[in-house]
Amino acid sequence: MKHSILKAVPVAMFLTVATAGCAADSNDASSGGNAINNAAAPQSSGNSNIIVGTEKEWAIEIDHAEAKAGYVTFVVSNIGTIGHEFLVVKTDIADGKIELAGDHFEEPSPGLEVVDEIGEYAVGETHSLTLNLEAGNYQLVCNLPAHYGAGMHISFKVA
Ligand SMILES: [Cu+2]
Repeated sequence: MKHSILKAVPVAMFLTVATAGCAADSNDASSGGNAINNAAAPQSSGNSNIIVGTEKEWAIEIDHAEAKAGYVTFVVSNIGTIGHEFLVVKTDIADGKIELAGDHFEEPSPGLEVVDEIGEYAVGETHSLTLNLEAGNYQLVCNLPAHYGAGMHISFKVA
């Protein structure tokens, strides 16, 4: 739950050029008045290193779950009704099985590395995070209190 202000910047400019994919519900009326969400739905080839996702209670969805080793850009929108964060966690632990210490997992924890994160951001916002990722197994998660346990995790693979 550390903050990564420099990397977690709004991405209105970015979205205008990214050929990024679109979760089916990213234009949900509940996503608020953020200008980004009023843009035309971006398109994805499905195999790029631009991963487009959404966060809400209590799920993280992404348009594709694999990327090639190297620079990977995550573009995530909060389409829920409360704040969420977005952590890129390198781990071989099965999706959803990270051991919790109370209502969240410790950072760091044995068997995982939090590569980086977008700190908690508001409903209706879209943020991006570009990381140089090595091959391996990852989970994309929200580790705010009780959010991981409630289902905010999804597996991701870099080959
Ligand atoms: Cu969350």
